[in-house]
Amino acid sequence: MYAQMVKSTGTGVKSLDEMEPEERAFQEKVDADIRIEARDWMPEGYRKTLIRQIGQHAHSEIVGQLPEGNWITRAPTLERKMILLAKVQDEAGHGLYLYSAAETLGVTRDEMTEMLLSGKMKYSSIFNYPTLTWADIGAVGWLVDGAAIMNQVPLQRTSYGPYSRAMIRICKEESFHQRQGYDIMMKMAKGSEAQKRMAQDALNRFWYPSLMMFGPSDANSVHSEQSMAWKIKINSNDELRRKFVDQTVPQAEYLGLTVPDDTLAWNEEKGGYDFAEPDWDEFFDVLKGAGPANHDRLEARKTAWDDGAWVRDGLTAHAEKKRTAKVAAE
Ligand code: BYC
Repeated sequence: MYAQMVKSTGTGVKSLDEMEPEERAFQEKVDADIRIEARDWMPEGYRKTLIRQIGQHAHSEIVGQLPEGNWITRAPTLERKMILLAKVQDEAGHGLYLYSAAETLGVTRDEMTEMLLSGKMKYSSIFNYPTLTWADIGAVGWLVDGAAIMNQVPLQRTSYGPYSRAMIRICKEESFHQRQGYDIMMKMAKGSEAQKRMAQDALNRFWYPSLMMFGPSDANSVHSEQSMAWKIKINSNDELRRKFVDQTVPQAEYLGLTVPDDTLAWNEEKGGYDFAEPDWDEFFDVLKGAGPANHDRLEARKTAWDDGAWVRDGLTAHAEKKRTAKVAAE
């Protein structure tokens, strides 16, 4: 049922005058920055869009553990290993908050997982790129978590209460994630020539995929207009991408690394950088499943889902046993 819903959003935005009284009252609440809660009336499209976006976000947190988990056994020191373990565990927690927030909209976690595994729901394109070296773990923390924070800080003010509250907790932890990544990059960039080369190579490979995390350009973003009217999204994809570039370029300069963009230049008039767009054909190919790690990521999720079947069955059987015992005792 939800697979159908996920595909059907992204229509034109109605004005207040075109709305029925119930919908108008809803929109006025949103406009006044009053949070919408699970039991409040909401348009069906609002609910579908939230399930799509929060579900995709939850899947991203869980799939996002894979490229980093890949390095836990190979972290260069005990301290780095402990930090990386804590970070990967945080991502699992973020996934749980977000699945719970989505469940308040009437979809179960099992349904969302099945939609992920069947390809009906997405996760962030960034996790279809492999982490080949230890410097990639630095680049992921610095750039990927940096992009995630840029996107997620405004989402703390998103109109749906459970999503907004989940984002407040998540953002507290994301800042630590970004700093640990930058700290790895500092060590590498100020280290030996070989380490510096690794850091530069990681920046080269992760720069454009990080810019893609904000979604297609505003002109090609099907959902932005309606999502922004509902304050599910607070900023447009291009706005956030620009803010990210403006924030990150000085950080790269401080590291003594070069952003892999020959066109990058400070534009005094607009008070921001001019920069090259990512290769959007590559982005859409990755979304269609043709990225370097799509297959592995989905296989890993499928294996985890199948391997966990006995736990889910056991918990359901236990709950049923308790329920029947309770009924018998009454
Ligand atoms: N990857 O109309 P648009 C993280 C899809 S990771 C894949 O602009 P929307 C983290 C989009 O779904 C970050 N798909 O869409 C975890 C739509 O397709 P459908 C996760 C993408 O939703 C661990 C189509 O393209 N964060 O936090 O208005 C370690 C058209 O796009 C992507 C979130 O999910 C993409 N990059 O805007 C470290 C934040 N971009 O669904 C970090 C919450 C677009 O119609 N999500 N698509 O088939 C959002 O803010 C928005 O959903 C997006 C996209 C800005 C991502």
